[in-house]
Amino acid sequence: GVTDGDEVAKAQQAAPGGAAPTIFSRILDRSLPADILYEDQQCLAFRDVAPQAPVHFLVIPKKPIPRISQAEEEDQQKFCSLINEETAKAEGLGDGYRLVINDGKLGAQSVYHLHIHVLGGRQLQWPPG
Ligand code: IU
Repeated sequence: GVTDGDEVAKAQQAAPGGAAPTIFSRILDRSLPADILYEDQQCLAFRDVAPQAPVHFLVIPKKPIPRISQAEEEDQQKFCSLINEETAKAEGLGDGYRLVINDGKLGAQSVYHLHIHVLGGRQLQWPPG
């Protein structure tokens, strides 16, 4: 599996430029298969290929916003819709879960298409690495 170290290494090489399409564009246009849990006009939720908890999925806006710190206020409001909670419940996370957004190099972001990680299904620890 992908370790934390690998993910940080990837993050350090990822280009935060913004204009380039990412692997998530291919998941959105269905040219790359993914285990999709939820979709609406604005968002897509699918399982992470390298899960860090028994339940680990990503929620992305269809609009290719590169990173949260560059999202316009209007986009940020649209993004955090109720879908996280609906899908989290459907995934059996009624006793709690964690939402994570990695931003930029120091935040260990490796894919520059804004996404929320939803992690749960075990006792999570704090602080993260
Ligand atoms: P990050 O926050 O940018 O580091 O998260 C990117 C995530 O995307 C990471 O957890 C990967 O395992 C995940 N991922 C994926 O689910 N499918 C892919 O094809 C690729 C990455 I590349």
